[in-house]
Amino acid sequence: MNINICGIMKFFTFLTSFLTANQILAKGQPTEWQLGFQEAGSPLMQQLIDFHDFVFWIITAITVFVFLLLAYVCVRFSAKNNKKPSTTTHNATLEIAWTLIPVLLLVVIAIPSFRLLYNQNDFTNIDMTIKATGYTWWWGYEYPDHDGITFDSVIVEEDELEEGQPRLLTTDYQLVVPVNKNIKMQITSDPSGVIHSWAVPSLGVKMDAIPGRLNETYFNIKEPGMYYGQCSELCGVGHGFMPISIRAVTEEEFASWVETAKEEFASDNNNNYAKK
Ligand SMILES: [Cu+2]
Repeated sequence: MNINICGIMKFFTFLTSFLTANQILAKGQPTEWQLGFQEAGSPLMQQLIDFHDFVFWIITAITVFVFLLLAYVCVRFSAKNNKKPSTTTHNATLEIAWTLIPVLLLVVIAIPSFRLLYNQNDFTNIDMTIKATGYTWWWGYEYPDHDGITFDSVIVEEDELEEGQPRLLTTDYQLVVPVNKNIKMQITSDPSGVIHSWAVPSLGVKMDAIPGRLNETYFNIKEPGMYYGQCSELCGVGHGFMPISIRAVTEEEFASWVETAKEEFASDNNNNYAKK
């Protein structure tokens, strides 16, 4: 059963990617007039896109079928074309069919859905941990596995943007991570603050940042580059101005970044936005 569903999913994924190929443009950030998802930056996002495309075709088939059926009934059984209406009230075969077919469809959707849900919460192979804290209104990051490097990440104003930096998505300090590592994000919010949400669409990650609670999610970035996200919980006046900029680098580059970051963000010289 699993093999069949995989085959069907692959076929529909191919069809959808063929039809929407021109919509998959920039990596890690949205594009103007974009339809569909951002290009997947992590295997988990690719699975989410594949699952979406699979369900999309089931929805399309059902919608077209119901529309055609209604159109047929409207014409075939209108008062003009059907002068003597049938008095039939039950049809056992038909009733079993219209109960069983939707049940089977739900089972076909449920199997890959549960598999994906499991993968999203599979923390068995974590390589490193980063803690993100939502403040009003910026994000603070901590690297507990790397001598507790701690810094804040604040939006760059529009008139201070440099060439190639996207508006409303660029921060002064970026979250630097190595590629091909399973990175666990612990996400919380300032105890005296409000609820935020740490979301990066191209990585398939969105997790609420709640005061007093530590939520977890993870991602694995496949290629070096910039990946952008935003706070995705209406948190107040600065909601649209607390972006997430992630710079994914090779393992060696990350190691050298850790060395400089240790000095730059040493605890006595802490870059803490709140203390500025
Ligand atoms: Cu927020």
